[in-house]
Amino acid sequence: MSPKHQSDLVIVANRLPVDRVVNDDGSVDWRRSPGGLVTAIEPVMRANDGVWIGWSGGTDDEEEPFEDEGLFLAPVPLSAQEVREFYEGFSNATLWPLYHDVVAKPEFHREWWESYVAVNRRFAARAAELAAEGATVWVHDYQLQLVPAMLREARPDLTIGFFLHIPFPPAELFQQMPWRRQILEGLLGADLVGFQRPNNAQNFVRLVRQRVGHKTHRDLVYLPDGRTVQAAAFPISIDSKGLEKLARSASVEARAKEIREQLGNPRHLLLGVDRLDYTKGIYSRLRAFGELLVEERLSLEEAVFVQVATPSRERVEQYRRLRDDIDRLVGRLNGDLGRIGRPAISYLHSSYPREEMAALFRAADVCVVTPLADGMNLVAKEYVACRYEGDGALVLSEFAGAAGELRQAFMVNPYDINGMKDAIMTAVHAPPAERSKRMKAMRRTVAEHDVTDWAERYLDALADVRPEHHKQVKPARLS
Ligand code: ADQ
Repeated sequence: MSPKHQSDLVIVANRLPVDRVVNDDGSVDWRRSPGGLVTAIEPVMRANDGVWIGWSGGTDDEEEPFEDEGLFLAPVPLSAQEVREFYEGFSNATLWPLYHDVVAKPEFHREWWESYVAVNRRFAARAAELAAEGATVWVHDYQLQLVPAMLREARPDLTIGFFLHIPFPPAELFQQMPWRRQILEGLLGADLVGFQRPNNAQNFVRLVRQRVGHKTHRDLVYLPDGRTVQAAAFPISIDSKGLEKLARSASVEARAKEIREQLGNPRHLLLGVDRLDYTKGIYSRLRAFGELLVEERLSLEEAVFVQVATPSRERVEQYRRLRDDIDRLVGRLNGDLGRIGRPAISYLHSSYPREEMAALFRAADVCVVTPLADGMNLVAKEYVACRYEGDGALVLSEFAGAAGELRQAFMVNPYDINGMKDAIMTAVHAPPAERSKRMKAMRRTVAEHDVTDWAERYLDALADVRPEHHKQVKPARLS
């Protein structure tokens, strides 16, 4: 792709869908990082000759746009200081906790904010440069909330969409943010602001009315210049067909059997899969399981808990502390309750390929998903997609966005440890017919609303907001 190439569809996300790998000889390779977003967006990018703008994960690299397996990618460089202030600081130690119900204390630092503004400006400038006349630009997530307004100022000809992957907080919490008005105005640069759940969209519209003073009606904001901005919910999903196909493969089935054997063929295999993040409720979940063993409501002979927790954001203090806390808890539970060759909790820090994840989901009798706050939570949907025989049980937090759709899960309030223990016991002992009824209903939901459907619904709604103007983005189904 030449640096002058401009596209009709521009995706702007914090990360590129590839990681920059420097080889021993100093040469650079790009390795695809598989994620839900790229699965969803890849087909529509290919159909529209789209370009994806994002950070490569390294520092100070001045890369030109390039092509990787047919996708046009445009890296945005960050300095080491920006990684600290924009990414680890304002994005992950200010916005992340504030938007997740303040489950950790957000830190407010003026230098972090300045870095956030500067980096958002760089992303917006890149998008302005690579978008063709009248193009559609789709900006993603909390790291880039100022990009829509910055981009609109430079390029009023564009149709601009924004999608927030994490919750949007109620006014009572959002108003702590010293730069609340700037953030709301940043988002209002978009034609359509998408959220995971309807209450997130309502929080946004209410805040715009209160804090910016614009007129609003239902999901619409009326701006003084005559433009309208729509705020609506588009619950994200997974590639359910692709994942189910993988789960049905002989190799995954064999691996699932092997996992169960290695764990001593327990009657009840419970599973947790999360990024190691304080929003995911890992600590209380493991405590609940430990208490069930101590109280002999479950026995070590019959029940094993496998917790996969991929370390993440390890340079942020609160994440380091969480990791230590969970390490200690698991150590104590295994020390107190385990026996030789039979730990109570199998605790794994690795990141696994899709096949291994599918095998874990196939092996687990109960999947325990208990975030304190979560935009959606794809793990819950992935577990459901893998249970093609209609068996298995999902224990799910009321505070995961997924609870809005997966209503037949065994619901829990993750702050209520006794309630969580009871829900785990109910799930473990539910009669097969009841489990099957619940699972089949959830499977219909996940099959009917996959991630391609999500991307299409969002892009269709975006095109509808400015019908007079847009170049149609061509739809594309996953093959
Ligand atoms: P996350 O907070 O990262 O995403 P989640 O939705 O659960 O959370 O997605 C995690 C993904 O990583 C899942 O696809 C899961 O299978 C995978 N994963 C987790 N541990 C893994 C491991 N050890 N090895 C391999 N893969 C692993 C944010 C929001 C969510 C929202 C998504 C998408 O916080 O609420 O659902 O974006 O919008």
